[in-house]
Amino acid sequence: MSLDSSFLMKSAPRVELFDFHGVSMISYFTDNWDNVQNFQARPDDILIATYPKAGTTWVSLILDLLYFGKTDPERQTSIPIYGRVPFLEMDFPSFGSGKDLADNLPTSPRLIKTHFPVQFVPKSFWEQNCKIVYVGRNAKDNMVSYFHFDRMNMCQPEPGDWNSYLHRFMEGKMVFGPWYDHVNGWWKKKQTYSNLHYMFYEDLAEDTGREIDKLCSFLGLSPSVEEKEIVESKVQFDSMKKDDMANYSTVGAMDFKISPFMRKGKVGDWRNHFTVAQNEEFDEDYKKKMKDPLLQFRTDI
Ligand code: PPS
Repeated sequence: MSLDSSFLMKSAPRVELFDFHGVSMISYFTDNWDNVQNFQARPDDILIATYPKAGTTWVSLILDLLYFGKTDPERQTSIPIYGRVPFLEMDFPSFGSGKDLADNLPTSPRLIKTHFPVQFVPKSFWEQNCKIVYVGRNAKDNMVSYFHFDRMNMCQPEPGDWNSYLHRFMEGKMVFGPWYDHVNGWWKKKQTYSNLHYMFYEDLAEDTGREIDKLCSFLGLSPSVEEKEIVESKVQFDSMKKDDMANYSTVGAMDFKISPFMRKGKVGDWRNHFTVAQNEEFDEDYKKKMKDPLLQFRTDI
């Protein structure tokens, strides 16, 4: 695993958003575009796809434990989650690219993370009929989490104040574009691509065991009761918050004094951020953008 630790001690500068094929992006996720697009997926690769802050790390750890928790326990205590599940499009100075990390993964299957909207996914994943796990999170909590992440991650664009952030989110001027297009685009893909498991952060929070069962059924895994219990306990919010290999405390660009990566892990924290007027404006706009009655997000459980 060739993660250059020098990056971990310093931060890359905050950069500006720009339009990239119709999606707001930053250079750290587009600089390696050609190589990423030419990534050669293998049939047993598993792609974990999410809008940022929707539960990527949670599901990454669940999958990593299901596949390798028993056979390679040392992995859990020695390799940070971003080394075990590389972020495909990432290309940070002196950190190396996610594409190279993915190419060099020694595991089988390879677990790979992406925040790409569906139209940006390298074509070999479709050609190889790879299994894909998509995680969606309700827009309000997703935005709150993203706001705090942008405050503390010095590689992300400046978030500005909460009210301006909320309006930028509604306009889709976020890294990886509009939340609305992301969740809808992947949802539509599910109608024609059967190897896609679409799951929700709120369901995972409500009943982690049930959602792990569904994942296992999709992936064709049958862990013993004991193995499943171990996975469930290791992926509790409090366990992950304490787990230095899962909580991103090794990444110097993130200032946990501003906000920790494992921040609250709750459904409904948006109530502590939205004013009544902001909530009404947001709901009005949401109705116009989210027309598919089959795609429903829960803002409370
Ligand atoms: S990233 O940077 O896009 O990969 O972030 P991501 O992992 O998708 O999302 C981070 C949010 O997920 C919460 N999280 C959890 N919630 C509940 N239980 C567990 N085990 C868990 N692990 C991560 C994390 O706290 C972030 O949400 P917020 O609302 O900010 O707390």
